[in-house]
Amino acid sequence: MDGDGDGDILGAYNALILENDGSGSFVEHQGLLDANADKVRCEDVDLDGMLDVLFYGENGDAAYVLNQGALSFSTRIRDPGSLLIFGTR
Ligand SMILES: [Ca+2]
Ligand SMILES: [Ca+2]
Repeated sequence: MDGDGDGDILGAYNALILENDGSGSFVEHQGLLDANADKVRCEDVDLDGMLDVLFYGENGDAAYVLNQGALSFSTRIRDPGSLLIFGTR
């Protein structure tokens, strides 16, 4: 998620990110979303080389945040129509 070469963990509950510190420990980052997503997936939506996060609710809602580097993300963008472009649903 942060481009440092070690694998981080993304959870659907409150869009939780566990950052791998490279020594076997994980640092918790929370709050990408103000609700719980039913499903999450990573995809480079804006093709800038950094993985962004897509959220899906069980009611069909979809949203995404853009990765701005160093585990900083844009505010939530609700745009289900654009997700169709990326073939994610
Ligand atoms: Ca990492
Ligand atoms: Ca991106």
